[in-house]
Amino acid sequence: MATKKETKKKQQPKKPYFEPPLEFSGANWNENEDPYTQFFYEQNLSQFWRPEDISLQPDLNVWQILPEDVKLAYARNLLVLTFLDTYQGDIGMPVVSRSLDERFHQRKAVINFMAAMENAVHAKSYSNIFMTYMSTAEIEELFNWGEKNENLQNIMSLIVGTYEVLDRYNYLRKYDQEHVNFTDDDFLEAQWKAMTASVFLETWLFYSGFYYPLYFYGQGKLMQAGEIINLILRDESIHGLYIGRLAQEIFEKFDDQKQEELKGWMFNLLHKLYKEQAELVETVYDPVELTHDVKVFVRYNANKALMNLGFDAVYPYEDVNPVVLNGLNTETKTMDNFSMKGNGYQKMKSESVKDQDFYFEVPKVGGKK
Ligand code: MN3
Ligand code: MN3
Repeated sequence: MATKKETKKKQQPKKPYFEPPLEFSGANWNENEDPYTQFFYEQNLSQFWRPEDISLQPDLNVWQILPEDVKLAYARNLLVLTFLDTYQGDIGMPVVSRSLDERFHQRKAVINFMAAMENAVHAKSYSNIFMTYMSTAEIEELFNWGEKNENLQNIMSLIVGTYEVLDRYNYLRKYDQEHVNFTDDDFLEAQWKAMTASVFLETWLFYSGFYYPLYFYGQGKLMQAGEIINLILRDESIHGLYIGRLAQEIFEKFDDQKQEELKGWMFNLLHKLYKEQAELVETVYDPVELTHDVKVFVRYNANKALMNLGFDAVYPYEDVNPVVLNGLNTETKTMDNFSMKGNGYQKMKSESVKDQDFYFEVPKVGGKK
């Protein structure tokens, strides 16, 4: 027996290949990481749904009699949303999650859950709409249009660019810090910029794209697609709130001078995105004569995004089309009704978020004015 043990010892390598790090920690859900993350956890999970929950067949009667230019505008608008959701799921949310300190296991879990919704549920739902309404050749042509549309590509590049910068920092900070010179503030700056772009995407760009589906929904047309949009906008509303909350926490850490500089950067991004978006809106909506109305809604949502980030609105108040505005009211949604659902539907125990759900016992943080 003794000899056997000795042989075993000799076979082991003298040194391990790497020193096992001792700083691993588990997610302890027994303790709150902060006063709001577990609320967002509950809300996100209670809202969970699948693209196949909603049958799109009943929409076909309406779709088939719509004029071609209306169909094209509708499809192109959903394609823009597809591109945004694809990258928000593929890189946006994962990179923001990775950038959080190791100890924030709950925050990471919430963001990872959101990440899973973006592409696997939201983008997939848009594809389901395309597959129901359109032929394979039409869908292919639609995606080609998006890949070649300069404004859409520029929007993607403005947003995803900030994610890529943070992605690089995430890697360098963890694996290569001694070879590259950057400070904690540089890292925080990249993190805040990515979160700001993320909130612009969630609360501004997504919402602006909900205009047309809500415009139909409010008139009792394409109701099943409208139901999908209702589920997606309910998700995006809490995504924007949550990432906005985290962004405000970071912004607070910078001194006044830095805050001014970052605000300058943010408004520059806002104006660049607005220019691209305005041109894209013209391309999509000029043929159906809704450009003016959609641009009002674009500015309305830009203001909302700024508010989620802790800043004041910049665009003056304008009347938004009441049909669309009513569609935004999450409390009037039919989520708890059986009427619009397909066969596989099971009643969800989910309530929409209300403003008062977001009054946490935390002092409101910087970035005002
Ligand atoms: Mn989404
Ligand atoms: Mn989202």
